Amino acid sequence: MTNFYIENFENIDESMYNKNVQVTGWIEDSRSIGSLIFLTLKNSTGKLQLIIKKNQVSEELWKQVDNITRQSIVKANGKLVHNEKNNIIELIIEELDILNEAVHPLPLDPTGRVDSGLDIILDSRSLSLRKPEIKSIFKLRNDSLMYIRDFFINNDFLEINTPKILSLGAEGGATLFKTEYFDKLGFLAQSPQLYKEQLMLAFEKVFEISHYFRAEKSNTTRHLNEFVSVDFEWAYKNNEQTMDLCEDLIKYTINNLIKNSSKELKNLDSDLSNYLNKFDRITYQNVIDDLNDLDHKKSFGEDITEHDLVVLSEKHKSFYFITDWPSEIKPFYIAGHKDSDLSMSFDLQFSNVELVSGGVRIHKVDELEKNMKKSGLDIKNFKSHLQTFKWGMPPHSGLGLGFDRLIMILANRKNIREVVLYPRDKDRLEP
Ligand code: AMO
Repeated sequence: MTNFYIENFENIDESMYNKNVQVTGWIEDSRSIGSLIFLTLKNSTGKLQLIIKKNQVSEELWKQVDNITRQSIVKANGKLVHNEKNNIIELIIEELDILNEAVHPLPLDPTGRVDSGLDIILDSRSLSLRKPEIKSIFKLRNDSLMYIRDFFINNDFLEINTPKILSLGAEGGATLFKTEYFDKLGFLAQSPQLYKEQLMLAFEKVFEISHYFRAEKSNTTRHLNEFVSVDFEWAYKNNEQTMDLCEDLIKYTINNLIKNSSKELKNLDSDLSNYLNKFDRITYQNVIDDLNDLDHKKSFGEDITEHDLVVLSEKHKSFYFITDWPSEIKPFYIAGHKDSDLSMSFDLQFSNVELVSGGVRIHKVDELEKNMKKSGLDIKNFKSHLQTFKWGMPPHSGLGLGFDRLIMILANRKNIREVVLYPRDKDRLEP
């Protein structure tokens, strides 16, 4: 008869005491004291102490356990007991199989006794996830994704999946990855921009959470060549409403994390309670004035660089929107204010990190064509996109939120690579 198998160590309760059970996991630690060996067994749900008593097992089993390497995978059978003196639960081993031995030296120490640099962590990513702090990042990522999806579903948005191999890009030619598509040239999607807009024709509210690709050579702590973006698009809404929804989405996620993911936040030393105030909304013109006041010369019409944002972060340490950017420095699909060079657009910043871009879109085909030509695009290439704007396209707006950047903030990490399982940058295509 096989023993009762305990999958989740958190579910161990009194009803299992003094029963014969089976557990699996990896050996985190081993200590021998005379005729006893104490093993710390871990799995993704927690840990359990195993004890082997020399006088109760065969010599062969004792030797095997005595020589076991840390991080090896085992299956153990034995009696679960409650050690009342120390108030801990232990398993007294009767049988133990080493299912797979970990070969030492290991590239990093998952117990955290020895720290490793980010490159070593990323080179041995799967092993690094046995470290509780690193595991917490990905649990927080999982939870955030769940709350974001929940938020959109509660607000009647439809989840969409648009193609990631395209015949053209929407966010500027310089950052497109080319790919062979049979006898044609294809590109990896930089964003779902054109498709989410086309879908406004029939669905008033859509969202998509997916991977996008940008051939940016910049090697910074917040850029990757493959990243995850949370996009939404909705019809008949203005900039203020779109910013309100963005703010609600982030606060919904934060509130749920505070309520339900406190263990992870504590492991990551992340205090999110300060981020629940109303997000400031300042205009691009305010930013130019602020920068000049801070003795950082900047003229109207220039893009706001990362360095500018660092200077500005003296004043803005949390989330804040920058609105009404000059149309000239925004993509062709962003609508302008009437008779003005300013656009109905916004970015959401967190201190010096750009987190979101969004705005009201042009929904009239002639204006869109005019703007494309102005941006140097050949409208012939956008025929299938442009025709949808002649079929009764409603006014619409939306945004794209860099999900990895959001997690970097929520998990209190400094480098985007820390919060992505297998990051892709200019120098990293492996593992
Ligand atoms: P944008 O190009 O500003 O806008 O991208 C939206 C958000 O995506 C994130 N992001 C990145 N994250 C990591 N690495 C990168 N290389 C990277 N590039 C962008 C940022 C950024 O704010 N179509 C528009 C959005 C819209 O208007 O709906 C767009 O893609 O957090």
